[in-house]
Amino acid sequence: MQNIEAIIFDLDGVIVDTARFHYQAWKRLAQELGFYFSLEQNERLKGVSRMESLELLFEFGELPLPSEEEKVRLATKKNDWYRENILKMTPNDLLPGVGKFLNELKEANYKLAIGSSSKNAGTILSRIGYDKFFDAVVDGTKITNSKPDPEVFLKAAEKLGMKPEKCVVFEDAHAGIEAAKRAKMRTVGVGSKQVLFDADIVVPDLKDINKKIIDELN
Ligand code: B16
Ligand code: MG
Repeated sequence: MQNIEAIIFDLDGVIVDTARFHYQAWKRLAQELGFYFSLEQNERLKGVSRMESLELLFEFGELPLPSEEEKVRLATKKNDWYRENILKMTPNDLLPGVGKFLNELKEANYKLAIGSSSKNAGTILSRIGYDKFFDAVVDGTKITNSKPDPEVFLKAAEKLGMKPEKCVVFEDAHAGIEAAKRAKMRTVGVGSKQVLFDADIVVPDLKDINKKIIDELN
């Protein structure tokens, strides 16, 4: 096995706690549409694009899909609610342990990238003061297929000039672990073992993490 030289981070739910803002906004939309949207159902939306998420929401609500125009209207409404929250974010909103871990990896000369399905990634990175930190950022504005398709991670590796076999992906979504595996990368699941069972290693969060975790994967 090749030694890891690059680390690709998912954004929502790994670097920042925006996964809960996505859930709040989808839940509010579901409520308006007349049904309850559970946290468990929300797991299926993680890492998935906005439009695909909307379609899944309709499936959960057992509602027929509306016209394309209506889909865009509803997705925009959800995004406006979501953006109200992310626009209030500050550098204090980095999840515990993340800043220290990122600095440690940078000092150890690992290449660092973001691989996110979100079209709001640029806004979030600016809000938390990390818009110039990463060697590569591939987000929802640069891909055609969202996770579980491997495109986002393969593009990130390409931008870093790194072979996929030398990359590890940190992810909180089942779809993200699947995408990384399809890209032939190693995986660290951040969250629950039940959801992220097929990751190489699962940690509950990045609170007490350090670069030894990379050695464990080598
Ligand atoms: P947006 P990640 C993903 O980001 C989220 O997990 C997912 O819930 C969201 O639907 C998707 O981005 C699209 O986000 O509506 O902001 O374009 O986890 O891949 O960083
Ligand atoms: Mg995520």
